[in-house]
Amino acid sequence: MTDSVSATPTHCPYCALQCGMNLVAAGGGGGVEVAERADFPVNRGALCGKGRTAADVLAPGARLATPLVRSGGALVPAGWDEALDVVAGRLARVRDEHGADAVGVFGGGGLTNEKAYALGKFARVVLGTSQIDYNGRFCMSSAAAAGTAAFGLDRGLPFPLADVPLTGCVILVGSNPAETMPPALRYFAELKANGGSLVVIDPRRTRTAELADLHLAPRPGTDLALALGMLHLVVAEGLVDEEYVERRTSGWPAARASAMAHWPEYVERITGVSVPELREAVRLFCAPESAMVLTARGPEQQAKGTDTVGAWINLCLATGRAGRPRSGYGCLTGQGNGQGGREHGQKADQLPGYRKLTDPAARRHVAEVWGVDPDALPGPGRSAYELLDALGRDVRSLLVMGSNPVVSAPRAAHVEERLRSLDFLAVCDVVLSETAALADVVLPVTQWAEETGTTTNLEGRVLLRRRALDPPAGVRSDLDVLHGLAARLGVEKGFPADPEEVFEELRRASAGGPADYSGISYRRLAEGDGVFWPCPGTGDEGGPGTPRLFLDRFATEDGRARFAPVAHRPSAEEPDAEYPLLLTTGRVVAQYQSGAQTRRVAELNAAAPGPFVQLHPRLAARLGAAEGDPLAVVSRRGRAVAPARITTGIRPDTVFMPFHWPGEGRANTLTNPALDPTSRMPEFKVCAVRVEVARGDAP
Ligand SMILES: Nc1nc2c(c(=O)[nH]1)N[C@H]1C(S)=C(S)[C@@H](COP(=O)(O)OP(=O)(O)OC[C@H]3O[C@@H](n4cnc5c(=O)[nH]c(N)nc54)[C@H](O)[C@@H]3O)O[C@H]1N2
Ligand SMILES: Nc1nc2c(c(=O)[nH]1)N[C@H]1C(S)=C(S)[C@@H](COP(=O)(O)OP(=O)(O)OC[C@H]3O[C@@H](n4cnc5c(=O)[nH]c(N)nc54)[C@H](O)[C@@H]3O)O[C@H]1N2
Ligand code: SF4
Ligand SMILES: [Mo]
Repeated sequence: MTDSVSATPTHCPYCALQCGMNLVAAGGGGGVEVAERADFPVNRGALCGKGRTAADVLAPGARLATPLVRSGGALVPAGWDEALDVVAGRLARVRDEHGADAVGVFGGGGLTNEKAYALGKFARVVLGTSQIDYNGRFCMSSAAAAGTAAFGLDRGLPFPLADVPLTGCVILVGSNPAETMPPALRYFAELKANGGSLVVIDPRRTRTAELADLHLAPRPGTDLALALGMLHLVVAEGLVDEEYVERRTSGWPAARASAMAHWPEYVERITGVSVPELREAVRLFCAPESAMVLTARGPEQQAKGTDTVGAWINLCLATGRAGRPRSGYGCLTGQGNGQGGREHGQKADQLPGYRKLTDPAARRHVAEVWGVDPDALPGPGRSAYELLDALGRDVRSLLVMGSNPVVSAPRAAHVEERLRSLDFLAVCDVVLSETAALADVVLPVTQWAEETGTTTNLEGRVLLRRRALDPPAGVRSDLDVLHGLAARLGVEKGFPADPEEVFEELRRASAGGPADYSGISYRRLAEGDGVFWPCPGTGDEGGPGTPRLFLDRFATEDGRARFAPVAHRPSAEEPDAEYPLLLTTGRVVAQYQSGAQTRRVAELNAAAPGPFVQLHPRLAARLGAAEGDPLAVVSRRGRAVAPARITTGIRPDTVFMPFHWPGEGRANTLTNPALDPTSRMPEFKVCAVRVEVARGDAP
């Protein structure tokens, strides 16, 4: 431990709940282990298995300890100066030969605010490239686009989680917190204990759905129609809050007309959800005085995710359930810094403070903070999948920081092939991920417990993660890496390795923007339970922060929320004779994302050792498959093999695979990279497949 205090209070390295935890000395060798921290209000001491075992990845055997440089085909240990010289030299050469936009940068929503900020600045100022995007594009970008369109501002939850138990009804759309945020389940349990009801919409009867008063199991990719069908019933049954619609919204006539065209019987045919079930959902949602709709990846990871979330927001607006106490629409963000990571400039079209790269005033403001000419800032670049797809063609070199696209990107075999075709690939990571294994240079970086930084949790609460122990000698922080690369590329100033210095600049860059952090300081964060943005101010004199948004007005120009004019449309790929089934994908509790970190933890591997194909007994019988039989799942992108897991808790027309593993059972070999036209988010949650027992394959 770096200080004499017996426990360092900090936050989990994994998901967006950012559970509070303590790090305490372990084993006498200078190591740490995770201990309960009861005083942090979001999780009150509760942790899932991933958080509890997070310190295992700090162990020498699990992680990278020295830079690696490819030589004679193999990655071999190298010194830091050599490795950074190679990266800077190769990026500069590609830039000189092919132009700045031939150099790409791929970031991650797990990076702290400081790193996300520094990475975006590095791309625009040092490399001069427009080609930067990040894995958050795969995560919640459709909800962000819909939230911005409706409310003029995107913050995942516009209220603290503590409001959830106080509302009358929560509709959870395509969200499985029992596996993806277990400590958050208590908010739903308390909701029910208070007399509120829980509706879960998921094609699978998940452990979350088991807790629901009502579970609707639509066909994957049909949430848009489902929401429109509910809105139709709201209108038909006279449940519209006319006074609210008149006073606080715009665009109702068009939204109403579209809902009226979606008859419940028509919606039943599209979704497979019966009209009585639809009516019951409307009753539960409309009877109490307050209600919420919360979406996660189920409805968002669709090629119509933005319209789909828009349809759920429409339902909230028509019933007066947004911008009022205990009511509202929220998106449950996913990664540790899924919220902050989408605010500070690693997104292709964005500048810090959630500013738009195309807005001249935003460019002037940020350019001044950065000490550059606004005209020197590049314009918007490609979205994540489009960037990966362009590798080896227009984009000849790539710097990856905080993502493992070989496992997590859609149409992964193609993405892998594109990565291999690059002139040069550099990866900063804590472990030798599948993507790092393809790199020309791998830079080993410090982990959460070894560095200080801020994250912004799913509530919009900015938090301080504190350094609790010294990193091993061979690793450096991401900020240090950017500092070293910037210096080698001729930019000596503006890339400090000290996170607090970066945060101080981020405060100024975000000042006046939608996500305003200017009133937040490390000192303030060290004292309390975090600060909700927007929080304007200077020095340590910031305002109180904003736990609840939109209570007086929405963040649009006229203060009104905007209805989205949306209509049902089919998924990019519907089943046909050759590919008659639907594949959907998602998560299991014991593995995190591409598994790069959690697959290195013995306890987690024991709990979730590998991929599987979840399917209904009727489908299994038709295929002649028994529990554990190797199943080949085939889509237009490729073929994956994993053992059958048979359960009545899934629709018979749908199979489910978790995406945490590489190799033969990689779900993303199959997924469709069809993109939402607005958010550019890929359709991870639905594609057409056929399934057969793979008798010839080893299980
Ligand atoms: N254990 C664990 N926890 C995690 C993560 C992890 O990898 N592992 N990742 C974190 C991150 S980054 C994220 S984004 C969150 C994601 O958190 P969630 O969104 O809760 O996770 P998913 O399993 O991707 O999807 C949720 C549910 O959507 C359902 N679904 C599939 N298709 C559809 C559809 O068409 N419509 C509807 N309504 N539902 C559908 C799936 O059956 C699944 O149960 O989890 C975070 N927490
Ligand atoms: N089929 C399917 N695919 C999906 C999804 C799905 O539901 N279905 N979900 C999508 C979603 S929501 C997400 S968020 C993505 C996530 O997918 P990825 O972007 O692959 O996410 P991770 O596995 O968390 O990858 C993070 C990588 O960065 C490393 N890392 C962790 N912390 C740091 C750090 O501070 N610095 C650096 N330099 N490296 C770090 C980790 O070791 C790991 O290798 O997957 C998407 N892919
Ligand atoms: S729920 Fe999320 S933040 Fe909490 S311990 Fe688990 S992974 Fe960490
Ligand atoms: Mo995510």
